[in-house]
Amino acid sequence: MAKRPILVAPDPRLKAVAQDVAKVDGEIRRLVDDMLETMYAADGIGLAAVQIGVAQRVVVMDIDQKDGKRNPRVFINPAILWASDELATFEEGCLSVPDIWEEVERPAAIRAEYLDRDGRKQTVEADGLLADCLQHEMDHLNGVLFIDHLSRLKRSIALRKLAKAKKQKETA
Ligand code: GNR
Ligand code: NI
Repeated sequence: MAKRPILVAPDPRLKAVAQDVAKVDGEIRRLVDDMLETMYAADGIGLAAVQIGVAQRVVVMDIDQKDGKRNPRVFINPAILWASDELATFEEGCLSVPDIWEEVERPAAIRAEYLDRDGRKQTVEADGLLADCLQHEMDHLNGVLFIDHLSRLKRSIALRKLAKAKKQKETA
């Protein structure tokens, strides 16, 4: 396994629309393992392949890490089958938008289908953090960041903050 660098906005590669995985083979499983290592090392609860510059529809997630226990989840070619009319608000952050946290409103519950790491078709019914995180990750596969859901003013404040942090890092 290898940890890979995470892209930070406004990197244009984060805007790529990722392609469907044609076959879940050893190469994809290696990608999944690298993504899990990268996500855990960065203390994230999810990661989309797009965030490491791989434009394929692969997502890893672990929303119940505590006491060092791990429950890694893998979603390949995820697609939403149903979304509730009811909305829920979560405070979101993103490894590609560091140090910015804002509330985002999304459907409270979803049903999705995907392939697991053995290439088998699965469906999942999700609410709460799982539903929120899955929608956040599926957005990445379509080149969308959580700040794209904010008002124009909030988004431009966030982007300015990112640019400033980047500049400070470069001159440090
Ligand atoms: O680590 C993450 N935390 C998080 C918190 C609330 C809603 C979504 C997320 S996902 C984020 C990791 C990430 O950037 N995934 O793309
Ligand atoms: Ni993210």
